[in-house]
Amino acid sequence: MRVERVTLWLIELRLKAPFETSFGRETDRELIIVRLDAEGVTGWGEVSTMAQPLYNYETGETAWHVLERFLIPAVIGRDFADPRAFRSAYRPIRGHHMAKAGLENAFWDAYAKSRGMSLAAALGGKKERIPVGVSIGIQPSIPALLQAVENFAAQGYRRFKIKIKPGWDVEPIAAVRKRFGDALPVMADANSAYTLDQIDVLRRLDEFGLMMIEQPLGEDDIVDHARLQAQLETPVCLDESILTAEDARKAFDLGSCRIINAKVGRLGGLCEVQDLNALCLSRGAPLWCGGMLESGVGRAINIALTAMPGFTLPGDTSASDRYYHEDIVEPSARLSPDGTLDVPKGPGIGVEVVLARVERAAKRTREFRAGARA
Ligand code: OSB
Ligand code: MG
Repeated sequence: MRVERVTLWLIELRLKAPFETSFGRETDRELIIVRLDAEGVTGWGEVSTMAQPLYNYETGETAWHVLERFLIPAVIGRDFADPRAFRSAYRPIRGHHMAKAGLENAFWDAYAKSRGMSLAAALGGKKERIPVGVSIGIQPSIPALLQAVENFAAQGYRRFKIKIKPGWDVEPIAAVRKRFGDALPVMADANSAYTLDQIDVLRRLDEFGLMMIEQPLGEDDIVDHARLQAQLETPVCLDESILTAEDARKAFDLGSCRIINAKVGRLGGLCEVQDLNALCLSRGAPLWCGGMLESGVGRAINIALTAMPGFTLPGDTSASDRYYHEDIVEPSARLSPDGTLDVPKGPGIGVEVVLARVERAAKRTREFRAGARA
């Protein structure tokens, strides 16, 4: 498939409610939407960077720069047989996984559409619906947290991830357990807010029978996490520390974690997610799809990738109405009362991007066309 045109939009979507983690508070979600046109088909991708480099080092501005200066020039006007050939065109470029993922995933969507397949099927996914959970940001008070859990439970969500940080950890988790009992599937996510010096607090969480604790230590660490996991009953799940399928293999070999949170942006694209899926299947390790407060484009991609067989636990891919008043795609992802989302069967991502809404949300746009050679 020959890449004829790539279009970028830097957009900003107002969140229904601010989302707070140990690293900061997000009110508006800044993202880059990628459109790739190739031989009569249009593919869509999303760059899941945040406006500030607090989750990882990338931002919307760094991703825009790397896309326009290095990644798009490496693929524009060129012909690629499949997504692995596509990504090899910019393989020498280090890092910037979220920028790469936005572009590679747009190619994947176009590739699946050109073959008349759903993106899920093109990835090797077979599920028709996926169970999902919800990630609950740091709340102003314990009663507010209990109310949030209750509301999401009433909607059908299957798993509750409570964001924690020093000073907001044992108490909120204990309160959730006390109010909703031991059977509720609960986990915690620290977003790298602790060090091994605070192992006593992390060990106190063991008594609550959490499904897992996500990324308690450094965002670049797998050594201290191995020390921690050896002294913790609760399974450690790694998010920030895992940038490739190879990173996951090393983390499993070291005993740094028992579970992986897969984010397609952090991993640099769907090819790498396929490799991670295969690794976790071969190791019998649980895997689930994380989220970056995606728009409907990124959400559709997350739903498709979760259809792969290695994705064995509910992910953070909540329904669109958990984040936004109006999404940029139709139909937007809706939660069934049993806590599942349907995997679209139509070609590619299986949703239509509403261009007028993308344009309305755009702060900047740029189009790249293949040269006169065409
Ligand atoms: O650590 O998983 C995380 C959101 C932004 C940045 C990092 C994380 C998150 C979430 C929300 O937990 C996941 C979602 O609902 O999309
Ligand atoms: Mg996380």
